[in-house]
Amino acid sequence: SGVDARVLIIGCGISGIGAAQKLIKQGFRNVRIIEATSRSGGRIKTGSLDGKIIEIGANWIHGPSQENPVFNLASHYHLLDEECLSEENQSVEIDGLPPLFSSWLSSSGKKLEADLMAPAVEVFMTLLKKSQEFYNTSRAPMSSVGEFLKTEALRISNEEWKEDQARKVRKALFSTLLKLECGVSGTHTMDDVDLATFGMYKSLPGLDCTFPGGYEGLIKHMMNELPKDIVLFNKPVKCIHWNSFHSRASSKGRTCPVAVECFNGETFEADHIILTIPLGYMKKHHDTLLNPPLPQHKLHSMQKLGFGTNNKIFLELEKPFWDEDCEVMFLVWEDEYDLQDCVSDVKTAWIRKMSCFTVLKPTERYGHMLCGWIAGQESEYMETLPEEEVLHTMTKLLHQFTGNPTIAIKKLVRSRWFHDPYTCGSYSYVARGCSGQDIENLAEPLPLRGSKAEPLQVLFAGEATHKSFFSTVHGALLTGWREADRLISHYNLSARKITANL
Ligand code: 6YU
Repeated sequence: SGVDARVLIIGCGISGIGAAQKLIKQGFRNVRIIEATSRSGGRIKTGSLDGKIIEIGANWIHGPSQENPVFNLASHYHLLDEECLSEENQSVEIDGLPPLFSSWLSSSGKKLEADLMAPAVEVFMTLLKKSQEFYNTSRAPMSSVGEFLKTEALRISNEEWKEDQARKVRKALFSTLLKLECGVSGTHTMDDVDLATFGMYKSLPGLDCTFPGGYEGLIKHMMNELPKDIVLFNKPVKCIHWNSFHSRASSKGRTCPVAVECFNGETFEADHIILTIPLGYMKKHHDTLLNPPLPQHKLHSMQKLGFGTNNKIFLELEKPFWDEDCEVMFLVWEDEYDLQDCVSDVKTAWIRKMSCFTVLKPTERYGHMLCGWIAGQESEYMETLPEEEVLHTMTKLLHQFTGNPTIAIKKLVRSRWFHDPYTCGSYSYVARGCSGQDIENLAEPLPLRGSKAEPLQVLFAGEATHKSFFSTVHGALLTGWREADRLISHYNLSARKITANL
């Protein structure tokens, strides 16, 4: 019966934990999680800098309001502050960038006037919104979001800002905003993001908020509700043998359709696998991860969907060079009026991909701490550099953009998601030429419908398998619950059939 079915969940990120939670609540007795590393949480990872909490991975609850399961869980565990819980915060609907106190620093060391920059920001936001409106229509005029944004920006700049002194620098700011968007989408360039599908991603109401005690607190609370020894840590999975009907002495004569082989040589048998491994890892290891391999259409969708890098570089400073109310500082390279979101020579100019610094608030908690955001191949290259070199380049950048050569960085910590062997990047996006069908293909269980083999041997969860909330924590959690529900209803269904036959 269902409660005795052996379920192995691969990956102890929020989707795996969510799946386990639901199955155990429904009475499943044989649930285990196999995790490659020594910790739970995956891309939810809280670290520290000089004793202060920093988020190496996920940062915000995107759209903290009643429809968001992460918001509901976090409020249930009392992990959020009052402002985040307020009705007012929950009802904010944001179009584009959140309303932050921003300033614009330029490569010539001058602050750019807010009034001068506002038209460029407005145009960018309007165009971004327009890019989302092509979803479910057949009107997308181009294949990528990048092409659309650049073509329209160029047209507007030629038509509306022609006589304007600020035209060049507004175009340069546009490049900065494109780079920022690369981070939001988790891509190298917006030219790789599909225009017709861009609007498939859904935003929930609520002004993004953080966990005052760290995102990992959520994981700790969820883990506390699971049986103590449910996770097998430090066991990277090498290969999932499905359709294999292993029959061994250890399985007491029962046959199991799936066997999970770990790199250390251990093998675990199961009736069902819920695979939550990041898309980045799957892309890199798909030829050895499944035996037999993925069916062609699933393989193609997996290869086509995008998975890119977004990293953070945290800087602690002796004293602030920004105004007290400043929440974000954009970096505008004045010579970048060609509307480009990637650099031509990564090795010498990777730093140009950094779009902005966010200021960590409140100051009483963080001191004077900034978080620099950098996406794409430039970010992947940055990960390979020694820390002193990154520190040196960041110091030079601050000197150049503030015109103040005395600024010193006390400490630096960076994330390195591309070189994390079990993530291989940051999160997924719908790449050019992809559609929602590719996400559905990725999420489709094995064996495929219609097969006479044992059903639901390998189920697929994880952020990249959610059609409207991919790339987020709430999306990931919902996919874990979805796959647990699939098993729950499978067994309910067969239970009903058995009763009917009697
Ligand atoms: C969010 C945010 N956020 C910043 C950065 C990153 C991400 N996200 P997991 O990877 O957690 O778990 C898998 C496990 O599998 C893991 O433990 C592995 O070790 C294990 N594993 C791998 N291989 C294995 C093997 N062989 N054997 C055994 N185990 C193995 N999300 O809601 N708010 O602020 C951010 C951000 C730097 C890296 C984020 C954010 C993404 C989430 O972190 C992520 O989706 C989930 O944690 C994934 O959980 P999981 O369980 O699926 O995998 C229009 C449009 C545009 C669309 N985008 C707009 C949204 C913007 C998204 N922005 C995110 C931004 C930030 C800053």
